[in-house]
Amino acid sequence: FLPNPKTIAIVGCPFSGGQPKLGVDKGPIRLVEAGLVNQLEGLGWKVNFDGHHQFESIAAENDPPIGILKNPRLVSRVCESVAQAVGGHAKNGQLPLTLGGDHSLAMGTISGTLDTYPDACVVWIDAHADINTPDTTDSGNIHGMPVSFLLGIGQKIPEFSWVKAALRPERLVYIGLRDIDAGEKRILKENKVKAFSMHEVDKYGIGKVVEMALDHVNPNRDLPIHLSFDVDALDPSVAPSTGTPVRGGLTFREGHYICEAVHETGLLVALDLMEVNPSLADAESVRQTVAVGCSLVRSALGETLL
Ligand code: 6HN
Ligand code: MN
Ligand code: MN
Ligand code: MN
Repeated sequence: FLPNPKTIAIVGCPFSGGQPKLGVDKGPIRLVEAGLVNQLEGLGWKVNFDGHHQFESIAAENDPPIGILKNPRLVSRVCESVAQAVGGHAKNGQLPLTLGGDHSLAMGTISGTLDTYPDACVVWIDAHADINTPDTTDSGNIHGMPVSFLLGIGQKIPEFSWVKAALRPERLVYIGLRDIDAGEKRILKENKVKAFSMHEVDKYGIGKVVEMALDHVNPNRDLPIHLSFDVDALDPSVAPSTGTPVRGGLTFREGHYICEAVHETGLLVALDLMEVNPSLADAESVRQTVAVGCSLVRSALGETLL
């Protein structure tokens, strides 16, 4: 899908409004400071990065909760601008690499991808399903909800009317789940969304799980792929600096294998690396988490072991 020279557009999103912990807005800055641009150029990509997005100007003057949703107008406007950025880069034939920031941003990134590639499928790697609706959320944190907005399920909120219900449930697959709210379990079942939890990773091994996941969303291996990777899918021993860690996660290699296998399809058109929070845990844990984030991105963009 991508013309030569193969070009990445980095969309740096210093944004934390989809959840309450400060610091996740520093994730993209740390990832770029760690040398990500040079690393990707080393893999043969042309990399366009014109600085991190500035969301301050979008700050909503008055943003009271809607129901229990926190910062709803801010999240909506930020995601709308991210959708335009990602969609614009994709339409120019570039591969948007979005660095978060919290995972509410995926409401924007995936909207931008689907606007450009309506047939695209989404591979969502996470400890969480992020599929709560405004009715089912217990936390009110919108980073736990972007998928329901993209699917167009649940109560409609006028402030989010720009989000099209462009994602079909059969074009979505999860890997790594292990902390799903009761309402989310019901939503996954009702909408027949395919999900491979850590139980299936243990049972079948990561190689088989990725094959089954791709067989579900991309049976003929001909549809564009949007990979949305929440770093908390990895075990906290591998990626400690993140806001909602859950034990029992993917190993270092399992996380990288997913990225390598998606790269091997030749179908990747957009990539998100989300929820790196350099304010959480000690300096060595932060360094480790940032390094693993860069390394996952490199694997998805063509770094091989041999
Ligand atoms: N993430 N299910 C919880 C909630 O608040 O709705 C956790 C969501 C975590 C979201 O890590 O991107
Ligand atoms: Mn997430
Ligand atoms: Mn998560
Ligand atoms: Mn989080």
